[in-house]
Amino acid sequence: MSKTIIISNRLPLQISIEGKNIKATPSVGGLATGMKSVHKSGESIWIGWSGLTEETIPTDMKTKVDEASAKEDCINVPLSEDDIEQYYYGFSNKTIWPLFHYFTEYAEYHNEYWEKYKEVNQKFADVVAKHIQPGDKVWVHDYQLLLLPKMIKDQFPDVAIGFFLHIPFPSFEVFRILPYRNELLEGVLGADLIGFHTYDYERHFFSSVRRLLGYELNFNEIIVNNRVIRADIFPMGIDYDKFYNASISQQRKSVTDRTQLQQELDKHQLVNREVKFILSIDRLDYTKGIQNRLHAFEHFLEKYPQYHGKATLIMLCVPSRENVDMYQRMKSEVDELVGRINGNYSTVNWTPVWYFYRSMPFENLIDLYSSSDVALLTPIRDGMNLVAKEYVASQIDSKGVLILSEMTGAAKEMSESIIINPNNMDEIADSIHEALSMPVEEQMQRIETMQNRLKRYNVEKWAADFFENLNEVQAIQQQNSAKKLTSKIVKKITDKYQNSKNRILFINYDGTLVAFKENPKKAGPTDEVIDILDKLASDTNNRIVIVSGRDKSTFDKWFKDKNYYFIADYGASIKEPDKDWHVTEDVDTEWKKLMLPIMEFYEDRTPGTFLEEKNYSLVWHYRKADPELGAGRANELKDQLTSLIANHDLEIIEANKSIEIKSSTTSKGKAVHQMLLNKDFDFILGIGNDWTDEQMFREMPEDACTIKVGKTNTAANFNTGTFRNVLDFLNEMTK
Ligand code: GDG
Repeated sequence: MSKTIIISNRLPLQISIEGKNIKATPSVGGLATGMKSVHKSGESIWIGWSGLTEETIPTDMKTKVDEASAKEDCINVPLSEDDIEQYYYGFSNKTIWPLFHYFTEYAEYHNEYWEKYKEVNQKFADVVAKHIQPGDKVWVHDYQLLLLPKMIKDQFPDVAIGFFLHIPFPSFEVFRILPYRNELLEGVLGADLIGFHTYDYERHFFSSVRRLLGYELNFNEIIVNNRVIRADIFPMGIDYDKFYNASISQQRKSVTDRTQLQQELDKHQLVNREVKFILSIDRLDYTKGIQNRLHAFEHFLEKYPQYHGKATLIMLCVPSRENVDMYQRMKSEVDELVGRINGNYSTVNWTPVWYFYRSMPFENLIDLYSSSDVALLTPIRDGMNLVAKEYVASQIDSKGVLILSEMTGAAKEMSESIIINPNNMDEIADSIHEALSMPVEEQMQRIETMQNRLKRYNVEKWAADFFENLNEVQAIQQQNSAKKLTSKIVKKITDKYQNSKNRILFINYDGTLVAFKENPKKAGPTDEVIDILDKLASDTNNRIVIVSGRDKSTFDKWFKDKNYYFIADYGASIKEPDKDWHVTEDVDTEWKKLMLPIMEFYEDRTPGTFLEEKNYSLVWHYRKADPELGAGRANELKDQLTSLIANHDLEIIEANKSIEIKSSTTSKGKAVHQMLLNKDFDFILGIGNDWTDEQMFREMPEDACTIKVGKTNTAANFNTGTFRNVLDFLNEMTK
């Protein structure tokens, strides 16, 4: 039976060795909860690190650790101290984490980290390889495993792979700083579906893919080596009911049954009825804006002295990555700031900041959420921020106000909160005042609207939505592969070729026999192409026809004295071996006078683009332009030309990074039709890559063998990947 394989850096388990016994307790974090519906016994396995390095597990306990993990359907990837130091604390948390959160000055680049990152990703891939079976689906999580999707895909091309990034994907200008950027992008592109929290992260990712790897996008899909890859947004939700129900049962508890923390909170409010609690919860991380929050709270106390004694900031900071210097430094800074504020403002009855530097059990988290009047979350960057969602879910009486940084992914969905810029102290101080004085009806209206949304798109829905999309992408891929030029089909075509005597082979040039070049003038035939064509043309049973939109003079230059046939200028010019070119129709070119200045205008105002004037057409090339600017201008130019061609027999061809305008009276299709007319060929082959080649495919009889290079919809019988596959195919056929 096929299964799901979830992969993350850490297993959703807390493992501890107690004497000769192993204790494995399932953890309750957001991801673990979200995956609950997916990680069902017998139907899925979870692969990750146990949290214990190999050095800390006594040799005779190793199998016990594995067994304890297996009970929870978890499989441990054994990692050493050195692995964790360099792959986890090093490359993941000192290189990727700061850079992806725009803390470029904190990012460190060390080759040893990078080498270890690759090595450990490979260790994960090796464990996956031991457990994967045909039909399985794989879901890889987060920035520690960016290379893993490709490592799996290379070994198991038919397995559907999803990847989700929990942190922001930075803008291209930041991502490009990374020395290993291309490998990381290629690594992620091993997945079939790539998920982000927000549209901004998705578009930044696409922009990097486009600029660094040059891949073309089609809405939210990229085609790489004939494989459709989709990226989309899946804003992670929370287990809404868990927080809501826990708050209800907490409220129903008798006073004595309440936790000690809750009793203290209650007591404080009883003594000082006017006091309001402002809450923040986060890992102690520089991305979370903890210092900013303290500065802003201090500013609030300065600006609104009426709140002295009446507003308390409860700050829960969970220790995190304590081995990393930056985190240690930050801890001292926070300690100092808290000390300063409390030193300056405390009274006998009031301490402005209650600071907890530790982790708390879930029930205390609920105490804090449900007792607080305001949540103040000020990250400088945060992929999503689940605390914001958990706070809202816990307000069972719908009272409470969320102040949320616009730099969090959550802010995109929670527009009913008070959105602040975490660097604007005055704005934050004012927003605290606004929150503390907000009428109850307004609080309820805002909270309820957000609650309804969170209830609907909860974490279970999030995971289900992701899988639904992964299935869809897989279905598209399977549909496409129905037409794939497999070795079995190549064999069939070869047999037919060898058993026929009167053959004609129509082969498009650019993108079919050679790769596209930045400068089209430099895309002349390689020696390999000439060898193959010569070999084909030397067989007297063959007619080789090169079909192209290029002009005849180019082919005269490149294929002088060759005994091939040519269809050039999109069918306007034809040449037979040892004969002169002839024009198929009298083509009007007067229109060029009108169109030329328009296209020149686009050339002038779009750096890196240039105009090519052919005999019967004009082409504007934008391959070397900034990809986004080029694509935008191409759309503009296309629109403008379309509005002008109404009264002319003209058509616009949108090809690989170019916009071309030509007469519509001639076409490759018409020329092919002409060549096939009244001839008795027993083998007809057509190969091409763009939509002008589709005209050629459509003119061919049903029993012709037609091959499209690339993945888009086609009238051809088969698809193949790139010009490389075409050359291999032609070689194979003539062996
Ligand atoms: C990364 C991204 C993205 C916190 N303190 C305690 C505790 N928590 C729980 C919270 C919440 C989780 O930890 C923190 O989640 P966040 O989303 O706020 O932040 P990160 O840890 O940085 O997570 C982030 C997330 O991945 C998901 O994609 O939102 O942007 O950085 O669930 O409740 N839980 C307990 N005790 C604590 O003291 N029990």
